[in-house]
Amino acid sequence: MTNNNTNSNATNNGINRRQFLQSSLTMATVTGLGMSACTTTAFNRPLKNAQNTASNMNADKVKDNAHYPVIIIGTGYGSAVTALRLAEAGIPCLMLEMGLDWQLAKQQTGLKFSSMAWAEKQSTWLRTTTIAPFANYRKFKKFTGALDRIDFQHINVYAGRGVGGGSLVNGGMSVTPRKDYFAEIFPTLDTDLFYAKYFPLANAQLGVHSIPDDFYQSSKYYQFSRIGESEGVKAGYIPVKVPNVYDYDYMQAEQAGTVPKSALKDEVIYGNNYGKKDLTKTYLKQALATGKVTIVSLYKVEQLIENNGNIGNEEENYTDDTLYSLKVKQINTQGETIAIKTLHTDKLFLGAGSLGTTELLLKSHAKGTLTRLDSQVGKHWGNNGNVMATRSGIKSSLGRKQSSIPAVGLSKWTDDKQAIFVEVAPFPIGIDLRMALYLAINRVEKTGTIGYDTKDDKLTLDWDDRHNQQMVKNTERFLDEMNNANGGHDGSIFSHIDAQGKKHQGVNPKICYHPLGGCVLGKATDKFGRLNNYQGIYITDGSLIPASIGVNPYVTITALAEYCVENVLAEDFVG
Ligand code: FAE
Repeated sequence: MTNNNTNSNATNNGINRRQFLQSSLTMATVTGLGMSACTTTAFNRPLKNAQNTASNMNADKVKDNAHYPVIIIGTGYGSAVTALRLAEAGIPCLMLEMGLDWQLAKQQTGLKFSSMAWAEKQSTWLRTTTIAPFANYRKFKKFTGALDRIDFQHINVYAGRGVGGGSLVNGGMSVTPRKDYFAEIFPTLDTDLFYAKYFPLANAQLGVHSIPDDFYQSSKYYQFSRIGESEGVKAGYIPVKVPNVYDYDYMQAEQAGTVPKSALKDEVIYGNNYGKKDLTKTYLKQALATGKVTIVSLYKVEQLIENNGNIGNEEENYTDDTLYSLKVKQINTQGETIAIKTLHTDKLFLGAGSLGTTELLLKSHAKGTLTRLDSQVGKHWGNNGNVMATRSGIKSSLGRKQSSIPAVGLSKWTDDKQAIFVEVAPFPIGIDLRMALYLAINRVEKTGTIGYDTKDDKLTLDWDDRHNQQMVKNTERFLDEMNNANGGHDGSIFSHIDAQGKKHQGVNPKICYHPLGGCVLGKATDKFGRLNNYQGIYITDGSLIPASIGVNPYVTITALAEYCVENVLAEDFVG
């Protein structure tokens, strides 16, 4: 039977299914130490050569037309959980990540994450300026940097790129949702079981802990938080300490000047060089230590193909019942294509994030290679009610020096009509502008729908001011209450003009840090994340959550992935 998915011959360029199965254990053991542990002559090579070293190493690892028993797309929260739990069960996995392996790049070339104030090319995914929510004045050459933004007409969605996904760029805020809200969002799940088992497991695995009170109360780096907290109390909000995965012992050493600074030197949205326990220090580290997991970076999955049993190799006279093939693009650090490869698998775990996973499915459907896709895919998308907000003219000094890791939130979530949870965010620019920054999290009253435009070959998102309306209103009420109780006024760095042309000073609903939904648990999938109509395709990431979870989402994503993978392992990997 002719292989209709690739023009490469397996025997020339790679290994076929049988060879793979024979050698998978050995290969996984050899490569399982991960990219970061490979010895390389490129060690300490100057940064300008980084693109060649990283991609050349990958080129030898993944062979065109090779078969892998399990492929995991992405290396964020959903994928990291999947890799660890499968590997612990003895199952070798290949993880494909479109971004850089930052640990490897650091070893090879000395490449470090960029600070916020002096952003360099490694800050940003394949653009020539930064794309932060404000102050984008730095210019540089295109590079596969850590922070990406996917722009739609009415909303800009941020995402982390690289081995570790969003954990590289996020603020480490690790919040377990309110039990009543979790039950409302997931009415069919066993809430008690989640709060007894999966949330504690996720928190323990991620290394979540609270800021020591004496440090919080005394550090000049948290003055902005303490002021925010007391202003919030005056305005009738309940202050909530927000747990984190940042190592507070390390942060205290930063303050004492005994270690290199990270959180106390404005590092966060472009990555932290020290202190933060991102996924490469927790789940992924453990997964690699099993020797069963291979991570390859700078590999972008472009398309998924259902095979209906017609894969094979005529010359070797065998037919292969491989369920799925993946068209994969290997890139260099300027985003240029180095190679297009086709890989085959029977078990495919999608953890490319809410937009990434949904795009892959919808695009493949639009191109006719996933014909049975359920119409639920793309639905129930939301921004977790994200609205950024700012106040100026704060009466008390917020401090010249501010930690980049937030520590406190202000809650009125039990307000039936205008539920809101607001994080007191830092503005760590080294001068005290008496300006407060907030990230509000609201309910999502009207969800959006992701689609795929075949003509322009791009993702579409049905999301506009009708979706934002209530969350903008809630956030404006928050600003009014804070200003009325404490003085100050709506800040000037954010403003929003609505569909009626009305200006809303101090708020910006276009900035989305928490994309959720598109492939919702129990709607586009069964109760364990198996994609409807497709045996062997599993969803593990933020796309499982319908639009909103009421707090920062990654603890929930991790807990859901633990739950799904545990059950899928028990039922689909028997023997
Ligand atoms: P994610 O972590 O996004 O991982 C997806 C991975 O897949 C990425 O590494 C992608 O590069 C990769 N990928 C995508 N498409 C492809 C493809 N086609 N081929 C190969 N690889 C691909 O997914 N959440 C919190 O709970 N607390 C916070 O403090 C917080 N702060 C944030 C700050 C910022 C600036 C941002 C952007 C987000 C923040 N978030 C925070 C959100 C959080 O990081 C996000 O919900 C999770 O990372 C989503 O996890 P997933 O597993 O869904």
